[in-house]
Amino acid sequence: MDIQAYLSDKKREIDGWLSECIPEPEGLSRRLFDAMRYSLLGGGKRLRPILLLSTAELLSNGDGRLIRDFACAIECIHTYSLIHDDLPAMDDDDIRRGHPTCHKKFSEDIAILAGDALLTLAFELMSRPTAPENAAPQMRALHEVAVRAGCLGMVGGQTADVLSENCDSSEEVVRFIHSRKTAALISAPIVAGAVLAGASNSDLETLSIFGQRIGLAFQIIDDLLEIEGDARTLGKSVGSDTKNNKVTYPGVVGRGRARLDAQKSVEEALGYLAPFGQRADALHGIAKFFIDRVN
Ligand code: GRG
Repeated sequence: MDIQAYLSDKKREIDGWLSECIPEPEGLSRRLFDAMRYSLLGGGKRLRPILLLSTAELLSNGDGRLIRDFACAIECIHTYSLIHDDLPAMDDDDIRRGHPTCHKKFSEDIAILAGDALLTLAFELMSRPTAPENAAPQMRALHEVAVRAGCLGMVGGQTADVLSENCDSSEEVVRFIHSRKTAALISAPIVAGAVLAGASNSDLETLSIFGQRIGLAFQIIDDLLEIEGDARTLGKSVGSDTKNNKVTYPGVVGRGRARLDAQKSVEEALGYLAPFGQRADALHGIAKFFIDRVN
């Protein structure tokens, strides 16, 4: 499978959906809508919604409209996390996805509100009324996404990340942070896609572990790109982790071990796809892309 072609086809499809999912601007709050559109539509690889689509396709099932709404919702949650992560109170970054960060382009108050509104929009999309026979999987998928986005997942991981700044750290701490801050929101669309496609409990468990493993690898590679990458290719400032004295995987175990651990995590993940055979070719390709990526 040509994974680059697959990713760009899916990205194009998702970009089209995203451009339709923000409501029409309203009078005095127009600037909020501008900031939401600016951050949501201004680039991004769309990996999380693609993971949702690939998982649902693997199981060849699921209601198209629900899958589309959840795919957009996951990207809204991801984008809100980037807007808030870039704020002066967090990483204080100027560039994201190759453009000025939301608070630089608009203002800090509007950026906070745009993040809040994207998070809320995600829940609006995931809870849109559906046919009675789809209601149970919809509710389960919504719950799985909420748990992974919140205090037990991404927000909890970000909190640990912030509190660990300037501290000596261990592998246990960095794995705690990475598995929540990043891997939780990588496994969320996989689990949601599986639930919406009617996966069995055992397939769900297998795919959830697959998601956690590739999510850890994704963040280890992100840490490495922060040191070794090029700002123009990455579309964001490099060196922000060092500037903020962040706990990073290579910082704790060294660059060589970090890359090996990322590769090992992906190899383990691929093992969990074995029962699905060729139906999992897209997820297989995405997992490998996580290791090879340069942005
Ligand atoms: C809840 C107040 C509050 C803030 C949330 C959780 C959080 C702040 C921020 C986490 C953001 C972050 C930098 C997570 C690391 C994950 C990561 C590597 C994000 C970049 O993902 P890509 O490469 O980005 O998929 P694109 O731009 O391609 O979508």
